[in-house]
Amino acid sequence: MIKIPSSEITPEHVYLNRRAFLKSMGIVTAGALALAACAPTEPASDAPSASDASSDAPSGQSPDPADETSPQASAATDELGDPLNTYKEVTNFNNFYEFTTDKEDVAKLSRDFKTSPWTLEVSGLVNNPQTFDIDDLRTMFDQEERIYRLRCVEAWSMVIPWMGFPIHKLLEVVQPKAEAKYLRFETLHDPEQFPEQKYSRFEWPYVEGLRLDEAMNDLAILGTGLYGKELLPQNGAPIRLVVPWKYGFKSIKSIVRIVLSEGQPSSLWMRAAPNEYGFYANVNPDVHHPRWSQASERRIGELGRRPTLKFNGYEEEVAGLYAGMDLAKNF
Ligand SMILES: Nc1nc2c(c(=O)[nH]1)N[C@H]1C(S)=C(S)[C@@H](COP(=O)(O)O)O[C@H]1N2
Ligand SMILES: [Mo]
Repeated sequence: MIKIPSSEITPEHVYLNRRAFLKSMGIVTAGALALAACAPTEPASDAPSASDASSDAPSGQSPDPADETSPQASAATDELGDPLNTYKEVTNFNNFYEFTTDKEDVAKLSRDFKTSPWTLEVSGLVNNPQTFDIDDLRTMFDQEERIYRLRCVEAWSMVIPWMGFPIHKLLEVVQPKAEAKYLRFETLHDPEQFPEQKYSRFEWPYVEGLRLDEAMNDLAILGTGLYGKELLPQNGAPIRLVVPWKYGFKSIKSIVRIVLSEGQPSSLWMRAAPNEYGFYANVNPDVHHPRWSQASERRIGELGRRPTLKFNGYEEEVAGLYAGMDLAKNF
């Protein structure tokens, strides 16, 4: 069992359900919302450790693919010298609400998710709309390794060696029209495979968006693997977005469609809780979130907390995208 602080297992839906309940009682007030939004404080002694992580295989089950030994990465740290999180951590502590809101159950519940055949449609305001087979995407573009920090809005983070290719390479193929300003990404909608899509707690499918110039930034990749192996379902197989300067929820998993548009798309999270989740979601220690202070974060596998870095440490590469913008307003 990877033990995690209670503040990290209070998922979005608990808050949202409570709000819906209060609303049904006709008692939603600013005060009630503020109260519901208080996450419990986290106990100090429950950071996951290697021994926690390796003791959770019940007997009589098929082997956990995450147990495979020594997956490879080209370096042991990111560019700041922070060590990589283990393969075990990266593949057993996941947010993937289509399966469950329990981060430690995603790996097990997603084991039979079908990632082949799989196609990715790229359409909308492009000169060359196309539907790509995932196998073709893997051979059309070099699969580069990118070691990035992933910072969840719940104030935890990991360092992950992704494999994938920059989205700008795909955009060069489909050729955005001059009017195109945004991308809208969509996860597969398949309630047979995603149990939570049978319930209407969220407006499925999961949708996220980027501004075209954000997507053109070389840091933004479509991830197809990690630790030198193809993605496992829990990490968004067979293809997911990775935008390391934004909160993790922007990095949408198991993508089937990308549509270019002139107007700003709305996301699943913007519709679910517009006061908490904006379009930009850039990591920023100074921008208030009603439930989680963003001033500091806990790196999975570490005790204690570390200060949150503006743009998750990628300020030099991306700050120019937001020149002259009020970051508190455009959260
Ligand atoms: N389709 C989909 N994509 C998703 C999510 C989700 O629930 N559904 N969760 C997001 C959140 S909140 C985070 S922090 C990251 C987690 O990615 P990881 O499990 O690979 O670390 O995926 C993001 N992408
Ligand atoms: Mo997240």
